[in-house]
Amino acid sequence: MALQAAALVPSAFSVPKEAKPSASFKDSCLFGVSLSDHVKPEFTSAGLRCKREFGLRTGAVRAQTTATTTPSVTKSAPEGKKTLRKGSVIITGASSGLGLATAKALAETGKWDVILACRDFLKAERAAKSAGMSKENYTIMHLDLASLDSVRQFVDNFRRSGRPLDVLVCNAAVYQPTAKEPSFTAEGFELSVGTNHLGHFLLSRLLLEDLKKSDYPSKRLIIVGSITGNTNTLAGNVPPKANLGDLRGLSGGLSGLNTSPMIDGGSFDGAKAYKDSKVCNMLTMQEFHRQFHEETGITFASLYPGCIATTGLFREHIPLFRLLFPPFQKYITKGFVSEEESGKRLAQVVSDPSLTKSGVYWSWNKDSASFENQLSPEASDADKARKVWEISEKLVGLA
Ligand code: NDP
Ligand code: PMR
Repeated sequence: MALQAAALVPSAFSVPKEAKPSASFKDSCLFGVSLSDHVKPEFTSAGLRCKREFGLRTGAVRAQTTATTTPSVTKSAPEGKKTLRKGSVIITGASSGLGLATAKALAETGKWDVILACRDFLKAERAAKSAGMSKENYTIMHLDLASLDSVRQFVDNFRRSGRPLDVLVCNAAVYQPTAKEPSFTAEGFELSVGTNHLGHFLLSRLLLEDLKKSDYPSKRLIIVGSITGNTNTLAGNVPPKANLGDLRGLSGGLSGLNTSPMIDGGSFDGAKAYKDSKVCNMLTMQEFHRQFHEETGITFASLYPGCIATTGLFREHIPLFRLLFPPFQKYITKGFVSEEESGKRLAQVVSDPSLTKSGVYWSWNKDSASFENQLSPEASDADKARKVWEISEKLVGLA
């Protein structure tokens, strides 16, 4: 159905990356969704409210339209602060796609010790080699985010290695758009939310202690978000839309036994579960910012790196989708970004001295200049962020 819809989109239709739709597109319908009802320009009351709230939280007014031309990732520490050692960065899911491209971009600078936190050690080793990464710039450590035991084990192993932790990048994800039935993590959570959100939630909560100890000039915790979790965008209005509802499924443990495997308590939908997990990722980043930025000085950030339509994320999609999705994104939505370019973008969020602002959701415009983007009302709902945090704490055994 999605493919049929894709084929129906007129080729003249062009929307800049995560931008507002053009006036001519605004009033059209997609999958029966009236976009003008959902995709609001920035000056709507919802947009303003959201912006005002965030401005108050961060103590600054966001300039969504002001893009900073992005400096190169090879720049080192902020002026006046000389880095005497390499930075130490953990990237989850660095065996392919965005994670691998980011690891490569950082390793190439020679200024980072990159820890590839991966579930498949051999795949990661082969990927790092074929990306041309030099041995002295990376280490592979085993991490399966679909097992909380593995997450705890990873943290132990990392600490035993004696390395400092300067930046943590929560990048790994699974996407099951064609699954008819849910699958589950080792602890029995629906797999997409269990891996993408709960696994990373435990990992980042535990490693916060390590980040706090870092003496690096800029310490950062980055959680990869997405446009498709943001219903203030066109892409976020492609059904099924993200919606965490009243969190009844999450509270119930997402086990699918006597409770729903979906956060909102609905019936299983793999594509929605992924988008919901991305909303959780973006909410978690903001809750971290609210609770810990002032006290620790750590920069908490999320981002939408662009549509990297060629990655392994779509491995479970039907072959025809995988064939048509890249040209659709390249020539029709114009949201396409190569793996290499997306890796440079995420590497900037890791290392660029000008991207130290905390609580920000970064995006890039057509010229690959970064800008602070606006999250949807749900993805910036402070109350929901706190509730997701509290329920997640219980589910992963931290409360
Ligand atoms: P890939 O599938 O290429 O990369 C995902 C990575 O996550 C792989 O390395 C995979 O490991 C790893 N992973 C999956 N499950 C686990 C697990 N249980 N434990 C540890 N690692 C795991 O996809 P992308 O590079 O596209 O995705 C990276 C991030 O970018 C995700 O957070 C995604 O949501 C986000 N994103 C992607 C977009 C896109 O257009 N592709 C757009 C917006 C955001 P393995 O190699 O072993 O399978
Ligand atoms: Mg989407 C501005 C338009 C835009 C952008 C930037 C994306 C990104 N997509 C856009 C538009 C559309 N998409 C339209 C108009 C359609 C209907 C034809 C459409 C469809 C579509 C499908 C079926 N798009 C998809 C899918 C997926 O299965 C992908 C997905 O939702 O994964 C969760 C996806 C994506 N579109 C994107 C991006 C970035 C994705 C995938 C990855 C992600 O969000 O993590």
